[in-house]
Amino acid sequence: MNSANIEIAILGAGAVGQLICHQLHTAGNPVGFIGKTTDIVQEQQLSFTALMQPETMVSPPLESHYTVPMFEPKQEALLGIKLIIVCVKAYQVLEAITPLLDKLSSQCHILLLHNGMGSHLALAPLIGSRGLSLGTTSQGVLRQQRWQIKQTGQGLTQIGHYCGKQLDERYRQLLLEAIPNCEWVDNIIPCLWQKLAVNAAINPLTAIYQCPNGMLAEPQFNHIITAILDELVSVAAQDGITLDRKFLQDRVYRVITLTAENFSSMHQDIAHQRRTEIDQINGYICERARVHGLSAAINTEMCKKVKLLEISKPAGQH
Ligand code: KPL
Repeated sequence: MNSANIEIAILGAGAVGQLICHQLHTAGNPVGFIGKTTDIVQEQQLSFTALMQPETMVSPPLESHYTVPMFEPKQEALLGIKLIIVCVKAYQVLEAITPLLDKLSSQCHILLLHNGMGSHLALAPLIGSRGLSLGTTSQGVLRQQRWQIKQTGQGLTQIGHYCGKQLDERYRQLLLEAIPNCEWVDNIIPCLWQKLAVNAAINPLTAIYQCPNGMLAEPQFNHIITAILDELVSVAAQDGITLDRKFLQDRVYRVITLTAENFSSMHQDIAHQRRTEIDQINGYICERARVHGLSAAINTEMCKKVKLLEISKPAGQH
């Protein structure tokens, strides 16, 4: 398979990008990655290992090895892409997709799939007559090596239309069939706020207290989790999104229990001295609060503390 036949491309070959690629490929859909100018290779070996959740544990774990094409960002084949799934970090979306916009056809639909919120607001005015859909996934996946991922948990994926042309029915069906536990929702924004609530409560606290997700079940964290969610619910309400406070709290604690042993992505980013998604998670709540003249003191405090951690050197490196 070469890139000329490919109609679906993934931008961002991190853990989620590789997982979605695997799921589309396994369902029989030709799919490729769009490479960075600096790491162009015609074909990349994508090695995938799937470990199912305990209740459906299979032994030995399912393991697949195959090659998928890598598009050069300049190449004409980009014109043939009908659906581009953007799986880079939220803060990389604009930088990653803007240089491609004049090379992608006006029929190419864009789907953003990342943690956090905000990139859709910046991207929407730039996409011309194309359509934009947004998605959120709670599938658990870890990147073990550059081209090797391990599925650590199954989870819900929700996708919905945001603006411009609707995604063609054929691609919509294909996503629903390829991604397990995937649903198309009429109104995606409330779903993104719900996922934002989970990340806003868990991610900064696990980074600040350097703990696994499960430790947040301890009563000492109850007050701060409640405060983070209270602010989020008030800000979302001003944005026209009604969220069920109790449902959110239950969802956060369910994730804490289900992922008790895991270290959140923000914890891992800090541990590896990488930039975090704090601006797109708690920072998004603060930004929307500012727009509506509200205070978001606890979320602001989360941002400040995580930003301090981003710039501080790990113990022993002074
Ligand atoms: O999405 C996550 C993350 O780590 O970013 C959660 C749900 C908190 C699981 O760790």
